[in-house]
Amino acid sequence: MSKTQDLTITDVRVIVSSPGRNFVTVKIVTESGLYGIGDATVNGREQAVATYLREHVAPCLIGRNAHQIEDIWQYLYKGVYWRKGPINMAAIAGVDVALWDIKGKAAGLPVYELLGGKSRKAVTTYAHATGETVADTLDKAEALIAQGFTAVRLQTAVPGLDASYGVLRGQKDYFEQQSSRPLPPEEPWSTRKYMNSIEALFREARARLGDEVALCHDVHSRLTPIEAARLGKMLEPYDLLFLEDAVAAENQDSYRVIRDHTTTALAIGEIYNTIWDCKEMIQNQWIDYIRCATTHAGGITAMRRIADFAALFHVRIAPHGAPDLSPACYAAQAHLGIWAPNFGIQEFVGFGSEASAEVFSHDLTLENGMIHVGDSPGLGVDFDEEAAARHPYKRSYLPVSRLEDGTLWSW
Ligand code: EZ4
Ligand code: CO
Repeated sequence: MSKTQDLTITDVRVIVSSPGRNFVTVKIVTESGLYGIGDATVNGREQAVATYLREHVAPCLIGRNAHQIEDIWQYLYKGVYWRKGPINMAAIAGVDVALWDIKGKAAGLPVYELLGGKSRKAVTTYAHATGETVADTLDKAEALIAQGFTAVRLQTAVPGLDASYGVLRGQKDYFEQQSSRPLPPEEPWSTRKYMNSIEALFREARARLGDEVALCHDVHSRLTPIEAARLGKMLEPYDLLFLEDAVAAENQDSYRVIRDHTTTALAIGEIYNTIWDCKEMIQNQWIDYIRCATTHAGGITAMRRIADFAALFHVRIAPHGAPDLSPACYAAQAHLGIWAPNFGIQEFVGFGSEASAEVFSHDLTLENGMIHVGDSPGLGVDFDEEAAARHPYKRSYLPVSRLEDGTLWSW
């Protein structure tokens, strides 16, 4: 083998930086000089996955053939003995995505070609309209529709609650708001106040935005199954594309309860690490969209299996696309999305902050609410380590929510 083809892994670099948001980036370097980039960010627990990668994963990779993506995935998944878990699976994802990037570069082909080629011309996305009031939220939705988005997620602050998850209090943007929380902020929650106010948002939305636009809503797992069933029934007249994370689902059959009562489409998956977390709800057809992220569910190798399994049961993929996923994840998901026969929609909150653009480059472009995937070999992403060093890690947490009497609630 000539040196230019030698894909023996010589270095596994793990860089934690904060270009707008904290990101854990994996850079795998091979003997040939070809390298790949992957995302292993676990929001609020970044240093845990970075240490895990450096101390426990990187030493096992040196000397392996980067072409053997499947064997390396199995080796890391089964070889750990403990299996699954958010830190472990994000680490595997970071490695896996970097290896697909290398394989694409070695083949001179974009990763979607290795997956089976394009099934569509571009990846449809949904954007976020989030406001303090219904009018504010719908102003933002109108602006997004004017930009060409055909699907929008609507979230509005709950009247009578001081702060609500996902709502941009003080009009700070996501990056500013979510990257500067040295301790977990606490937010109040009242299911009664939420249930009493949410229908008005969608009633007004259909009146103002019309019937053509697709609408989504994220409950952030704050309801019980029977409450979610009632919410689904309440929102049926407004024809949602899906209701997201209505209930936390350590019990997968919680979704049977919701399904039995409503025709509102259901989506879940952003915190899942493996197919096992959603196997029953998919095979029982209790959900319509599976929202696993490439970074959190074991990379392209695992997401391809999740997509193929879901396709057997009329479930489409709608990958998580929040700001705490790096451009290496967006790129991986764009390549998956343009290939997957059962692609549904991609969550999209922009390609990142100005600081992120200093550190990451990519060849994705947005046009009329759709992501167009470039034809660079691999994933088309690059990472500038010197620029990253100018944006050091800042500890930052996700919020927790409490009921008005102080009881810790889920979010
Ligand atoms: O709470 O990305 O659909 N998107 C979301 C996000 C998640 C964060 C968690 O890190 O629910 O805002
Ligand atoms: Co969500």
